[in-house]
Amino acid sequence: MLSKKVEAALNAQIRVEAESSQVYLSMASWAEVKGLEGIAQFLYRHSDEERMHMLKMVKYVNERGGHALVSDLAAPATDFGSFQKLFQELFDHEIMVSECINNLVHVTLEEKDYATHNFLQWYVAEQIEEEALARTILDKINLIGNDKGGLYLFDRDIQQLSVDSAASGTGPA
Ligand code: OFO
Repeated sequence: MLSKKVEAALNAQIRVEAESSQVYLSMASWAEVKGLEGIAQFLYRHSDEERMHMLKMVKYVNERGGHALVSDLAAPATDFGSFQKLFQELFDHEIMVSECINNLVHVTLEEKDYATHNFLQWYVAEQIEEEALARTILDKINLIGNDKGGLYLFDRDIQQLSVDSAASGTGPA
């Protein structure tokens, strides 16, 4: 059984995961209308993954006798300026999510909820992979600079990149 404090903290994280999915969906749509097809596909997949993260947590909360809440969400931005700025924003967003996960893990220790602590280790590992992936992408973007041919190849190659490939197949259960 979840304590009220852990349940509330998990529900707050459910909202963060849902908002992440919305942010990446909005980024995907922006990239698609800009003709950045590979980047758009990458971001649509990323959005789906965030929804999976949310669902995994919804099911856990309900399984443990809590009530997972679906709340209203902040509207994401609709214009991301440039693909360089977009990926910087994605990286910053993942750093923010990692902090949220860390705080959540801290709450489970305070509450001596070792089952939830254990459950959250999957998210801890996932954030390491997502941060590493975002950092790799930023490095590639720095290499490209303003080279149009480089952007063409980047847009083509990013279709192959996903968190799952970086995390050697450890997707949500
Ligand atoms: Fe849910 O992993 Fe990114 O944010």
